Amino acid sequence: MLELYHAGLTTCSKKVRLCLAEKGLDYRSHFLDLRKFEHHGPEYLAINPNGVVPALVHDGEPVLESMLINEYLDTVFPTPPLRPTNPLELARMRLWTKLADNYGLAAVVPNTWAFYQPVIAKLSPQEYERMIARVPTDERREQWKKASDNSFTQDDHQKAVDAAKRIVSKIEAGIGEGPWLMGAAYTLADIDLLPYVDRIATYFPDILGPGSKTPRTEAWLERMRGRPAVKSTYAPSVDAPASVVPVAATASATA
Ligand SMILES: N[C@@H](CCC(=O)N[C@@H](CS)C(=O)NCC(=O)O)C(=O)O
Repeated sequence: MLELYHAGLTTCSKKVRLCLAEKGLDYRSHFLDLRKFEHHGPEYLAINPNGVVPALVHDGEPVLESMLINEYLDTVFPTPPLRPTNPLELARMRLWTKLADNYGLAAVVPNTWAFYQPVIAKLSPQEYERMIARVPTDERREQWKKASDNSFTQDDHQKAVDAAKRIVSKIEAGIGEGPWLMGAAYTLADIDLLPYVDRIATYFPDILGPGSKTPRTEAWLERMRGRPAVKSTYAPSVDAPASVVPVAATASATA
């Protein structure tokens, strides 16, 4: 049995939910509400000690990290195939998924996490201390602290802009004739990059939007948004309530 612990419309959750949808795989959904810090509870930490979503559990065995979960799914459930079999092509595809893994979150975190500030503001000082103490890694503890007063620095915002530009410029230069990132074959490259590119278009219209001189990336994004599996995975649903709403960009790409 497949079980997915996820937070619905968060970028990393959508990455895996889309892979499952494209393969037509059924799974037991465990929605974790990040606004209630459910992913920091002991039950979930026993599955993913890093306290981040998503986590796949297959026949009782946890599989972590969205990029690796998608590769695992494609290995264990090979139909339809979402990776090339040719080793060189596979290495090239993994360069795209690595781009998503290395730079995707950096591009969107400062703007997305601003959303948590009003949620954290409602906590009493004791509840806040308890929440912070339960965050299992130093890196995420710092992030939750920054989210608490939206103290992401100019440097954090600049890193987000740089990461967004890197992702979009790589796609613009690398997609060729398309229609997908690996050419005729729709692969994990498309699935893994979509959540971040989709948000980059919202947060940084001057990097990806009308006037940004990125027609290939925009056309790819529209093709992706038109896929039935994307429409079902990216829309709010019972499985994925609209708990994380992208907010307006707080730093211009040209700042
Ligand atoms: N490298 C991890 C990153 C997972 C991750 O950061 N997930 C975010 C949602 S996109 C999360 O759990 N955020 C809540 C938190 O950090 O407390 C992956 O790709 O699975």
